[in-house]
Amino acid sequence: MEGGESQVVLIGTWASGYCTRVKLALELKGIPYKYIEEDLGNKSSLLRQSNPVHGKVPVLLHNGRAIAESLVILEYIDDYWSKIGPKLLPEDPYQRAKVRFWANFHDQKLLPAALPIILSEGKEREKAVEDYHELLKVFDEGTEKDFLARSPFFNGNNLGFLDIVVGSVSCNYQAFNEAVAVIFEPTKHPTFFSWVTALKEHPLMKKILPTHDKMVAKYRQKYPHLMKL
Ligand SMILES: N[C@@H](CCC(=O)N[C@@H](CS)C(=O)NCC(=O)O)C(=O)O
Repeated sequence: MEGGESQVVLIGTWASGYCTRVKLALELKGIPYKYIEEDLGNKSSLLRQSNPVHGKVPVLLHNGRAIAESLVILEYIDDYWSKIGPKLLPEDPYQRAKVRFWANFHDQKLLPAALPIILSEGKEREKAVEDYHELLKVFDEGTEKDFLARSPFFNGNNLGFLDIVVGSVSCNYQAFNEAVAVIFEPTKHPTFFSWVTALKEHPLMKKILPTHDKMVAKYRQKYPHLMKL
């Protein structure tokens, strides 16, 4: 029953932007939940049973039933607790489709484009950075066309679906710049970065996002070759 007694458990890892999304959505709606930190190097049987297809976090357990994949989880939270807290997706079906389109573009195109930057060096990395900038430009221009201005967020004054999906990752851009490579240059994408700056100032982002120093240390631990560069 909506808003009734619910047991909500999130299985996640603290440095994962995918998991941060779910925390942000639950907190924004004011849904109490229990958090279980997963060790991905030694996956728990709870994770393996809850997400047998991918074996990945985040997983949301709602009254014992598992939901996997961060975008699916966000939609579930918005649907199940539709009368509680702000809506994550807009009401208008066309606008909802647009939000889903750009969230998918972000996860399927933009995010994977960061991997070749991490894994390459020299000329190859320069090319990977160039490709990333092109995709960021497509995202920035496309979303601006579809949603007009961000004022200051995609969802107006409240955080919405796209703010959460993209912000959970982009707000760490300075840590990425410091630990991996300077790919995020506010002067090249002023609209995008004035939005990111507004997001970083949002009290919920300040509360939930991992700190800059923790993220830098995590990148360096995860990709030890970066220390030599
Ligand atoms: N498409 C998934 C991606 C989740 C994902 O990649 N999670 C990573 C942590 S950031 C994971 O669990 N990796 C463990 C593995 O690949 O075995 C989502 O949106 O939830």
